Amino acid sequence: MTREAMKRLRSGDKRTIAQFITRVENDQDHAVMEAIFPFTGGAYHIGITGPPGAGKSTLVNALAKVLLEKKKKVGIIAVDPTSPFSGGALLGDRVRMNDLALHKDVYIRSMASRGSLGGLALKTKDALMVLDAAGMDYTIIETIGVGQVELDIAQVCDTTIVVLVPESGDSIQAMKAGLLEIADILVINKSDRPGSDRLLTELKFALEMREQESGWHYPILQTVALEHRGVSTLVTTIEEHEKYLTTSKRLEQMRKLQLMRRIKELIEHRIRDHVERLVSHTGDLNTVIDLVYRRKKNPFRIADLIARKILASRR
Ligand SMILES: Nc1nc2c(ncn2[C@@H]2O[C@H](COP(=O)(O)OP(=O)(O)O)[C@@H](O)[C@H]2O)c(=O)[nH]1
Ligand SMILES: [Mg+2]
Repeated sequence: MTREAMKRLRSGDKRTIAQFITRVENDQDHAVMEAIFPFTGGAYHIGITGPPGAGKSTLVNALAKVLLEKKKKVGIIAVDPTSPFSGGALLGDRVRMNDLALHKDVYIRSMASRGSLGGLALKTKDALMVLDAAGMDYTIIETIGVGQVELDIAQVCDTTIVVLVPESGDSIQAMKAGLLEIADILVINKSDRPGSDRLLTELKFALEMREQESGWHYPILQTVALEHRGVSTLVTTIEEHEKYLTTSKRLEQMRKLQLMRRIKELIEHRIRDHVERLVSHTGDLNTVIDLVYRRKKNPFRIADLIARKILASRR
């Protein structure tokens, strides 16, 4: 990748951002990641998660608008596990975020997970780093908070917001899905509907245990995203959380932990590739498998032998 491309990326050029994300999305391009890494670390990552239809996209839209008013640059990634480019949910997101997308200080990207079972979390994290290097002050990641992928993504978010709606059983569902554990801020959206106060009481009760364990008291906010109600309070609360993480050095600790995880992941990948290559090159396994099948040889001994051979051979 050229120095000109890097320059354009760092100036926040949208086409260049798109190209970079496509590259990391397609082949987990190490060269790209290596080149952008020195320019990352400046963005603050906000995760928004919750059940489908809770109003996450509507809330992201409203949130971004408040941040733009504060002259912040905002990158948005919507991870949609069901629809690629024609599906309803994504289309809905598109339409809703459309006017926003025209703003010069906003970049919006959808990551469709269909057809890319593995690696979605990693690709999303890499895309966040591209946005980070592109000079975004804030990134907002929308996910449907259910699976491991979403929980993985939540790990790299500095502030994770869980969005629920006042419908019966929602708080229980959220607890089952482990959502309350990852929430730094809880939002009861659609508070124009009945049941919001009841859910508030339930959630307060559910969070009581957690509150004693941490210096951060987990706020529960009521919003009506559709009318932008409660959204500026949400932004203030995010800023408070950011301040808490910074002054308590939690942010630094969290980020060091993530970097450590990433390095370990990379080492594992490299070693795995190396092993794959060696195992497929040595004819050992093919010749021996028949003997193992007939119980003449023991797979545990064989594995030990081959592993020792691989470790002894330096490339
Ligand atoms: N009544 C009400 N409807 C809302 C509110 N926020 C969003 N919606 C509607 O809920 C539906 C789902 O919203 P969306 O943002 O796509 O939800 P997502 O699936 O969580 O991203 C849309 O029809 C929105 O217009 C709200 O605060 N009150
Ligand atoms: Mg959505």
